[in-house]
Amino acid sequence: MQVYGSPLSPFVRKVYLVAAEKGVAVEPAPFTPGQPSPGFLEASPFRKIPAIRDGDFTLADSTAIAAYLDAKHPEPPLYPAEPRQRGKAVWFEEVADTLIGPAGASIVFNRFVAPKVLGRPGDEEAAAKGEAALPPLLDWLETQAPAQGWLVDGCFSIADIAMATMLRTLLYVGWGPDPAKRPATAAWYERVAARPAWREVAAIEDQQAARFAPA
Ligand SMILES: N[C@@H](CCC(=O)N[C@@H](CS)C(=O)NCC(=O)O)C(=O)O
Repeated sequence: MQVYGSPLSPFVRKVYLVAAEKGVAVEPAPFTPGQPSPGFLEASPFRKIPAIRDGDFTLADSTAIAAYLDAKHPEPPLYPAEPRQRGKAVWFEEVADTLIGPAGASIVFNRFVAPKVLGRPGDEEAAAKGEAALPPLLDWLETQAPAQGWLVDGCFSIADIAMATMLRTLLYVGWGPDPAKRPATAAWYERVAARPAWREVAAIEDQQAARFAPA
């Protein structure tokens, strides 16, 4: 399966993680930010990453792709079958993607992507707004992080992947899980980050991130 976009993006990373958990081989699709190829536009008409090309099938959006992969490769299941667990897992994914993601994105874009990747100054006011939005969300997550195991009734699921990918992105701007401030979240995050699939994807990402490290 080909994936458009770098796993430095939390949404692309989500797709890489789902694929890795399921043992689905991923290769990067040819993709240059700002220069959309016809192949990319076919897969992602609204120009967002991630998108995939799987044989003659294309699809955009991390949530749609995760659902597709879970249906195509049912083992291990990442969307629980039990109704309440399924509902909760999708809800965690939604909170990660639509609340924590955007708050983090305004920090990450303006303090990391703009200065380090695009070589231009970020919008500090927008970054500060993101910083103001994050603490209540992270405090809530601290109440949800279990002492052991995973977010939804002890079953590893899309909830853990979707939340943890957002937290990994926050690490780039000093907002990663802090054991002193939110110990349950930090311990749960470490459990996610110890999984073989996570380590596999982190190794790919670390190689790409090295390009932006200070010389
Ligand atoms: N809901 C989408 C969000 C994807 C998204 O926002 N991707 C960002 C990168 S992290 C993007 O493509 N931004 C470029 C743009 O909006 O043009 C998903 O889950 O895939």
